[in-house]
Amino acid sequence: RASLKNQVDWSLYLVTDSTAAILGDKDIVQVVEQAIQGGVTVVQYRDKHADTGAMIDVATKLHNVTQKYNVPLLINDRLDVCQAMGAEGVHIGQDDMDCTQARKLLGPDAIIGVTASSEDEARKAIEDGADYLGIGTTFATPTKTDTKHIIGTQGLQQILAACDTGTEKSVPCVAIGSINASNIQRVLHQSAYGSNRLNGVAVVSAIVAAIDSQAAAKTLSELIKSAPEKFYAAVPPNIQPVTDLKGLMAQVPSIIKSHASSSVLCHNMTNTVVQNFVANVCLATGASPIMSEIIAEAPDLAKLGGALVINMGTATPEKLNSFTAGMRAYNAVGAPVLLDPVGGGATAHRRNTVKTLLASGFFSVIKGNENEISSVAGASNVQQRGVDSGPSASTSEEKADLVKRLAQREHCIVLMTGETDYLSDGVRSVAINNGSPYLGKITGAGCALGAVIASYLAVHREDKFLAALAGMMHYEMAAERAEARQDCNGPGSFIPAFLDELYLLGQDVCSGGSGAKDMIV
Ligand code: 3NM
Ligand code: MG
Repeated sequence: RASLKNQVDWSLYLVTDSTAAILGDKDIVQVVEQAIQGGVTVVQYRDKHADTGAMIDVATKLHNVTQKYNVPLLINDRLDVCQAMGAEGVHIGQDDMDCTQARKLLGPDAIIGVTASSEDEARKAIEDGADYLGIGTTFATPTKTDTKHIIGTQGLQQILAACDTGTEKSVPCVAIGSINASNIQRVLHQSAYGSNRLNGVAVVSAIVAAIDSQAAAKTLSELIKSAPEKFYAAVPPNIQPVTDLKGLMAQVPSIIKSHASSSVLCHNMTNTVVQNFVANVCLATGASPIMSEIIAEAPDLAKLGGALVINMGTATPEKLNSFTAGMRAYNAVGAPVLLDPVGGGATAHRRNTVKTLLASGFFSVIKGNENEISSVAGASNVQQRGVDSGPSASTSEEKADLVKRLAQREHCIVLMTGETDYLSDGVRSVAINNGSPYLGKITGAGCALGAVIASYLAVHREDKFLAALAGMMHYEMAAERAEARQDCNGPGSFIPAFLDELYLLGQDVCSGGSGAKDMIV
């Protein structure tokens, strides 16, 4: 027992369910054996309905299997069953026996896990000597309908941030609640607080309800293993806050150059008003635009090495389906997705759309004006106990701080546009005063900037922050050069001049490196 306890791999934790709705007519012992063969690393036997004798019988059979693979078996709630058949430990919920009492009964070598859905519950469980925590409920689940708190990935992150739990802390931690192949990588990514992450995820129906439990476990296990390279690279390892702005800007021209000759795909789901202008801007910078909201082709387009732009504009239910399908397709291959939450906070419908989008997938960049970014920052998929007034940011310090905190929360790049643009990846932050007032006088300027930044991310994949910065500089320097031209006399003549300068900058980026004005860290 003691030896198993010290070397548990928490990455894929299977909780069993014997109800017909989930198990069907399969045999639970077979399901568990196949799941372990597929990659399950811990098993919890959970049965809320069986008699004690039957439970001991099933648990003993399960233990014969788990022991063969050196996988720990834990019993949900029932210490008596655990003691009777000698499983490695128990998992106890908030309404079950106290952790301290359980420890007295089972002794130091037993593994005792506790469910926690808040910082307080997590702290108490750790103080009481829990060996690991199960945290959640992450998302509402039909498997357990009496769950009290749906905490979302933000709630997971809060617990990982505040308590001594997770990969960088002393007590391991797994998340539970509607986790499956479609969201497992995102949950691992979005719940992380700095380098402190979940040690694993716990699932019931994603494996027990599957027709082929081995294949289901294998898929989940592979997704867990491939999650880091797809998602964790929002901030490359060992990145420090910006101190050497010149050094950073010196890298911009070569990125502009490689983007100009890339013909990289820029897939836009955007409103009809701006489509033509956005497509022209993409072409001028060196990208290949495609405007498509067709769900059926999103997975094929996602594989072409480009990026997806979701412009929330007028999100009808049909469009929202396209957005979430597009996100899933690009998330599945780790390709960049940019969210432009147009009018984000203006109406209840738009606020709800932002929430739905944040809960449905992972964005590499969130770009918007002050109102839009504030509204995204205020939106959360956590059930709030109090009122949730979106943070207001009036001073430049407050804006910079809001952008940085949102980047940290969502693990992505955040850009707040305005007279000064604020860009952050949560570690590095810059404020840029480039651009032209004419950008505020033409339609689609913000949407086009989003498209440019997205395609830059697809070209310069090793550092999303630097890619976004290069895309911005390309765009804003071109605007300045257009405004300065003799033939530019107003918004109308600005547009062709701007398209020309976007193109020319890509062809000739050697004219003295960056044209950055007033950058503040
Ligand atoms: N405990 P599925 S949620 C057993 O929040 C259990 O404590 C939960 O099932 C908690 O993976 C849950 O099928 C069921 O959504 C999770
Ligand atoms: Mg319980």
